[in-house]
Amino acid sequence: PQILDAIKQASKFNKKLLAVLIDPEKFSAEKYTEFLQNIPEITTHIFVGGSTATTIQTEVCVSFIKSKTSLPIILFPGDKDQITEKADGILLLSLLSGRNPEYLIEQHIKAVPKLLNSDLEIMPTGYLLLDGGSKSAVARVSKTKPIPQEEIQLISHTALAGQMMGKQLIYLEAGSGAVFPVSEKVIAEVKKDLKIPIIVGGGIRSNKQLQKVYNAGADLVVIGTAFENGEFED
Ligand code: 1GP
Repeated sequence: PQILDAIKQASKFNKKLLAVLIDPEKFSAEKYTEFLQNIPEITTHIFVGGSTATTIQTEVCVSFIKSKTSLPIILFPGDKDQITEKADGILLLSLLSGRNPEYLIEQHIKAVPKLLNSDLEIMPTGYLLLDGGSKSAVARVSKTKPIPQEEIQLISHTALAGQMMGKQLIYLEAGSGAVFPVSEKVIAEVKKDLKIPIIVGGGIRSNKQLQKVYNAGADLVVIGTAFENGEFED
């Protein structure tokens, strides 16, 4: 498991990672040629996924990115339709903050025919949707409620339960375009007892915020909207 091992190694040696998230629904070759040339030098991964993209949209998007960069391309799928062999790996997300069986186990069963003989590196990931101050697409599509960020113990215990069940990564998500990102307090508390790497995303728009999130304990940060709109503050 090359990609996961590299993330674990980075976490162990406190080397911070950055993923640029591309939503296949918003993708166009014209727009993204320049985009990919201008992604920050510190970028280590490309994530591809959205709440409602189709298989074709995802395939076109991944093939294009592959022709432009050698960074690992990791699927961050909203559902089983967003799985394509053309990527290098997949975050197999279980929405542990929610109580909708569709996103805890059903989608995963439906994904088996695609994943069974695939070369994609599968990374079991506990996915926690936290309240980021605006109604997120994840909440709408999954019909689940985000956990309020004040509920620190619930968040931390949910992440630890994920680790105990064998997840290899924990993703703290404030929702794409969140008004406020996952707080440093939440990240630090989750980090305390967790032994697996932490991914943090949602609403990070500046280098200052990025550094805060890293310092609080995030191993890999995901940024979509701010890069997509060219609004990231250096
Ligand atoms: C969303 O965590 C990611 O799933 C990234 O969010 O688009 O707000 O950067 P942004």
